[in-house]
Amino acid sequence: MTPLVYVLNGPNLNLLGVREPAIYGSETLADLRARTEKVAGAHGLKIDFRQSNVEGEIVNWVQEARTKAKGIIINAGGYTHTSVAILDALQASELPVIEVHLSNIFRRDEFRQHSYISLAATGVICGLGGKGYELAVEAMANILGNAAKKA
Ligand code: CA2
Repeated sequence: MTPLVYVLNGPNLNLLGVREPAIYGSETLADLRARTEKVAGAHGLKIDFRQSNVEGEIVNWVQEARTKAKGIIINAGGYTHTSVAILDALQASELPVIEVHLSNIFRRDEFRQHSYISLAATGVICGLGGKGYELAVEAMANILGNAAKKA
């Protein structure tokens, strides 16, 4: 069966392509989804791509992923810098997690330079725009492929 990977997007990422193109680029979330699904197909993965502005909904999705998915790619948006609840859910999932950010959070405000999510992440990709989502899928395919070889 094709391994399923959840790609979870946090608050305000539904505004991509509409505002702040200088920071986040001109691609919409639908564009990112299409790119992500294309690369996933090429690597033998299936994607479940979601966005929510609600912290608890993201927590529920991470809990759901524990039984339904083989890995999680997450751009938690502003919750990256505040959410112990999402961190706890990611740690409880025991799944490989790749954290993605469109912008380079280390070149921005000081409060963006700390991520709770990173404590649960196998790897972090930031500052590469939409390409980061493609690279995250590639990294996840690599992690899952290696895991399959060891099993
Ligand atoms: O760089 C990223 O991907 C972020 O996760 C994006 C979050 C931000 O809070 C993080 O520090 C870094 C914000 C997403 C908001 O996206 C918008 C898109 C268009 C217009 C306004 C906000």
